Amino acid sequence: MKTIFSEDHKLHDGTVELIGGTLVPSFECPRRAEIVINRVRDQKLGPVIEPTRFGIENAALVHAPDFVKFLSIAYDDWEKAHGDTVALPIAWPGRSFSQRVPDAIDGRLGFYSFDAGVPLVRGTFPAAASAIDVALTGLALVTGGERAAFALCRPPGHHATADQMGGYCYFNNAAIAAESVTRQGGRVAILDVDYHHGNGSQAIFYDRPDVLFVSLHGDPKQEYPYFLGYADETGVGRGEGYNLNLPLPWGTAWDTYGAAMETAVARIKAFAPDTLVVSLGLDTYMEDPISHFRLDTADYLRMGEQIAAIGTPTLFVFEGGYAVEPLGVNTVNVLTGFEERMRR
Ligand code: OKP
Ligand code: ZN
Repeated sequence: MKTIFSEDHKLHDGTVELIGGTLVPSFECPRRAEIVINRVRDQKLGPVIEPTRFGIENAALVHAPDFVKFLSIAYDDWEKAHGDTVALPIAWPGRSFSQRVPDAIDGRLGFYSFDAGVPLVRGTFPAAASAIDVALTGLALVTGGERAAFALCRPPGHHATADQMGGYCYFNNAAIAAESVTRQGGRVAILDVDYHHGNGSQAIFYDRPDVLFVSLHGDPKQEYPYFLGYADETGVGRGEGYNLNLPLPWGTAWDTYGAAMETAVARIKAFAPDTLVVSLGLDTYMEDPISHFRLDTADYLRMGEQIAAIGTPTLFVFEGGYAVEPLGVNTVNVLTGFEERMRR
C-alpha cells in the first residue's frame, strides 16, 4: 500500500510535557514519524508519496471556525505576550465558570483546550495543517479504488474535539477523513486501536448514524482521558447504537485484546461501511512508556489480519505510540499483516 508522508510534521516539536509532577521531554516527538517512515522504506511496503494540498479550509469539516482561527494565530499572540517560548494552557473553565472567550492569550489557550498536553510552538499550526492534507490524500486513494493507504499523520488527532485541542492532538485527522466520506455520500466506520480512548472522534460523531465509532482502549476509570470512553456510551438520538466502547484493564495482553478485536470487527461488518478509517496508535505495546497494555511485536501482525478480514477499503491514520525504537516495526507489522491477509 502507499504511504502519505510530509516532512512538515517536523515543524511541530512540543519540547516539554508535564507528567507525574515533572516537566519532561515530549513523548510525542518528531523522531516517532522518522522511525516509522524509515521502516516503511526499508520493508518496501509501497510507494511513499507527498500529500496533495487540500488546504486548511478542510479543518471545518469537523472543527468550529473560531477554533481553527484561534489555532492559526495562537502562537503569534503568545509570542507577543511572552516571547518565543512554548505556549502551554494552564487554566480552564471549570464547572462553575462561564463559557466566555477572554481576550488574553492565556485565557483563550484554556478555552480552546481540555488539558495541558498540547504545547504550541511556531510550527505547530503548519504541521497540524499538513497532517490534514496527509489524511485527505490517503482518503482520496482509498475512495479512488485502492484497497488501503497509510496516512502517516503527525501530530496525532483522535483526542481533538470540534473546538478543543488536547492530548497531543490539534486537528482530528481521522474525523476529518471520515466526515469527508459522508460528504461524498458514503457510510464510514472508525476503528480506534490507540491505547487511549478517542474522545474527540466519539464526541464529533456521537449523534450520527452514518458514522460508526468503535474503540478499544485503557479503561477511562484508570486511564487518560478519564472522562470519556465508558462502555455505556452508546450514542445519542439518531446516533444511538453507533458508538461502541471496549474499555480494557491495565495489563491487557493479546488473549483479551484479540477477543475484543473480534467483537469490534463483527460490529463493523454488521454496519457494512463503504470506507473504514483506522486510528492506528501503537501505544498498546508492552514497552510503551506511558501506557499499560502488553501487546508484543507479533501481535500487530494479527491485528492487521483482523482489520483486513472486515473486507472494507481502509485508510490507516497514524495516532500514538511512544516506545520510539520499536515503533516502526510495530506500525509496519499492522500494515503487513493486513496485506498478507488480503492476498489470501
Ligand atoms: C495521545 B494519544 C499519562 C498522561 C497522559 C496524555 C496522553 C495523550 C495520548 N499518565 N497524557 O492517544 O496517543
Ligand atoms: Zn494514545
